Amino acid sequence: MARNKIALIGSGQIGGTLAHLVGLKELGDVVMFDIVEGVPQGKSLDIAQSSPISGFDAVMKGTNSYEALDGADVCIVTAGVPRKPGMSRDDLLSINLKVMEQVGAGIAKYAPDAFVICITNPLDAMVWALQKSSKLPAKKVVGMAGVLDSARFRYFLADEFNVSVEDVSAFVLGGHGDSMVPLVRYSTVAGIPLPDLVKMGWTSQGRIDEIVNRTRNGGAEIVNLLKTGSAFYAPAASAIAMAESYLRDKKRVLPCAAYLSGEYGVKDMYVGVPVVIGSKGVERIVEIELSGKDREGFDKSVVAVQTLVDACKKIAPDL
Ligand code: TXD
Repeated sequence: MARNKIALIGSGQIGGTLAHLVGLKELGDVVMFDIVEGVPQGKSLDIAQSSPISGFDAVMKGTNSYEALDGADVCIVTAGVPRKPGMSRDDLLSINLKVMEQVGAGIAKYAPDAFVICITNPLDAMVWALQKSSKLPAKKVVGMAGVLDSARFRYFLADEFNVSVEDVSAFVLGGHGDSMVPLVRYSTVAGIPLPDLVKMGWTSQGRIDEIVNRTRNGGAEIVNLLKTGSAFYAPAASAIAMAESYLRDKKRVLPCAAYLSGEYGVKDMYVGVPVVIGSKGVERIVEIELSGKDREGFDKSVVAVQTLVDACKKIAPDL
């Protein structure tokens, strides 16, 4: 069986980590693309030289030409400019919108059958722009945010309870921004929902509120520490989980920015919701019932995403 081909569009911090993880997990051969000359070539050569030590077989290729994407099974897009301290995700909108238009055209030409995962911020608007400019079926284009946001939530909860991260599952909905909605009642430790754990005296509501807030600000916390860029290890690991579910038809239920056409009362927009990812791409959108504060939070988040999409439409009316 031929190896899968995974194209990484953008070879910066996340792109490099993605290539390394694809190698370590033997998910397929890698093409790293970037507009900067030398960087994708240098990183892919460095990672290829680690393969005899780590024990994986994968062709690692760096390129500045879209042609090299030809026939890719998966494209993971990180191309663009990352956030600097004090800069909001939304500030990035106009710069990265133009990048999405170029990347979308490249994917449409050379990898129209690929499963496309967008990571570039502001995420929910950029994945929308990427789908519009590539014109690929909406179920083959998704955004990565929820897996990362819920991994942050899971990590903080595991740390709070001093239990394995493997036994903590968490649920984060909505846009990737300050308005994301960590759903406390659907987050569990070994199946026990958080509100029950509060009743059992494992923690207090106050601590849960603090953790929810830390999760919401998880990206900014790292930006403020790094000062010269944003998080990259956990974002890369999150996109790899999505790519793996597609390539191995695992049908994992993962929170992703997915195209909604009426689900959750939302139309023609990408918003973070739980989806099943299998060999057909987004095979199912899991529509849970939201009420009270959760519904309120979700609706607020949808408005925030809508504002960004409207801004994109204003800048690029042809999309
Ligand atoms: O949860 C999430 N979705 C995110 C998103 C979590 C963390 C970071 N998130 C966003 O991912 C971040 O705000 C950025 O928009 C992307 C990529 O982050 P990364 O840390 O990898 O940024 P880098 O290191 O700056 O890499 C971006 C690369 C860099 O090498 C540029 O030269 C390249 O993108 N670039 C391009 N490549 C191809 N084509 C074009 N036009 C282009 N423009 C820049």
